[in-house]
Amino acid sequence: GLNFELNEVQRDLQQLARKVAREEVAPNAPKYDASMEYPWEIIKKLWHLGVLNPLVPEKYGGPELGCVGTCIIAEEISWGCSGVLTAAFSNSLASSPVLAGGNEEQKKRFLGRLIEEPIVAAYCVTEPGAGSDVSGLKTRAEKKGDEWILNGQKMWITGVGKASWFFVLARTDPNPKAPTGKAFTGFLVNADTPGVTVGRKEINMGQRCSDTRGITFEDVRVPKENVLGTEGIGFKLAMASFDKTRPPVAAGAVGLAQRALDESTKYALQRKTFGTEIINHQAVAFMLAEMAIGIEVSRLVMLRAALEIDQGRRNTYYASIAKAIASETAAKSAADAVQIFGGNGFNTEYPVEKLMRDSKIFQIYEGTTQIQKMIIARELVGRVR
Ligand code: CO8
Ligand code: FAD
Repeated sequence: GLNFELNEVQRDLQQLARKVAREEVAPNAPKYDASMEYPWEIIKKLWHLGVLNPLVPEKYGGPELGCVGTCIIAEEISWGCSGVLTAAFSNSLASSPVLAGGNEEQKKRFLGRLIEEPIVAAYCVTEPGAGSDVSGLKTRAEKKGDEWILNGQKMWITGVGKASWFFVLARTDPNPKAPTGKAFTGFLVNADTPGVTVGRKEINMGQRCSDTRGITFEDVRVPKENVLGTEGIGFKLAMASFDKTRPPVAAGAVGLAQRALDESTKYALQRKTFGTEIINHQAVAFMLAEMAIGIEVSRLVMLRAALEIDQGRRNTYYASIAKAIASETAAKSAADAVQIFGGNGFNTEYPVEKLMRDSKIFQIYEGTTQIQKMIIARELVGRVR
């Protein structure tokens, strides 16, 4: 039946992640934001605590925390700094297609490595000319004997400058009429393969410690053993991965929104205008109430989306609803937090301007809000037909 309580293991996990977020992530967030330095120390700490690779099954040495466990960790870390969360999350993004379609040997080799040492992996799908429309990507792979030759360019790839291996989606059927579900193949590429060139670190509006770069593949030779699953199923693996990663991205947005609410409630209880604390002005109190409404609703649907997939049911519909509502809530809550702080909100001495800059990307990456609505609408149509 219905039960809105976390179990004991989940509560312990939440406490562990909350402790790191409050004691190590949040205090260092302004430093990382200003320097744009990659948060290696925190990434390593999360690895040592066994929570950097929450999706990796016990069979491959991982903690097997599932999508719900991943969401619990993501919300807490993001409360501390969503830039740190994004940096830490590239491993889960890269692991997801391996979990969805890798054979035993690939899972052992690539997921096992993430558990053996504190390394990073990256998910390379987006290109300069194709983000929302994944089927428009131009990176090509051609089979030559026992190898595949990869050529193309990817853009906006989280962690790719730090990663030891990547998931790369490429077109393998040159026929433009080939069905999308059969025209692409996923490859597991080691970062030190000749022909791989990583671009400069992009300077982004927010989440500035996370490493985002372009990458080019020039006649990169990939052994056939590194074809993920089988030839032609890459697009589906890339999509199936989003079912597992959009709920945690939604959790990150919830964490940021919760931070905005916590900071602005505290401030509204202290700051006085017209002889009273500003929380006593209904216009301010209602902004806080709206944040709370958005957060509670987003958290519930995010956990629903995660639970569905953990229980083996297709969750595409809930994952997109969670991603859409949580990211809109994060952006609105952070903007309202700045409003509640007044002039102070606009200043870097206070925490909320960073929240506002950091929040915007939640509406863009992992599929924009418009794309989530498109997926939700398609799911609705599919149910009716
Ligand atoms: N699971 C399995 N198969 C699927 C799924 C799924 N969820 N969705 C679609 N498919 C299958 C379809 O069934 C179809 O197969 P078939 O023809 O055999 O039925 C095939 O895939 C093609 O599907 P569509 O016809 O629906 O394909 P479209 O070309 O219409 O495109 C989308 C669909 C939904 C628009 C897709 O292109 C999309 O999701 N776009 C958004 C891209 C995106 O989200 N990119 C994110 C990149 S990663 C990122 O941003 C990481 C940021 C860091 C985050 C860190 C946060 C903490
Ligand atoms: P476009 O697809 O060009 O969209 C432009 C605008 O048009 C958007 O508002 C969009 O919603 C709208 N639009 C497009 N198509 C439609 C439609 N059919 N209906 C309605 N509106 C539409 N990608 C990876 O593969 N791996 C990563 O690790 C990764 N990390 C990222 C980190 C950062 C910081 C950033 C900025 C991006 C990252 N991305 C990553 C890429 C990200 O997923 C894409 O930027 C995103 O999916 C949008 O694609 P686009 O930028 O090409 O925008």
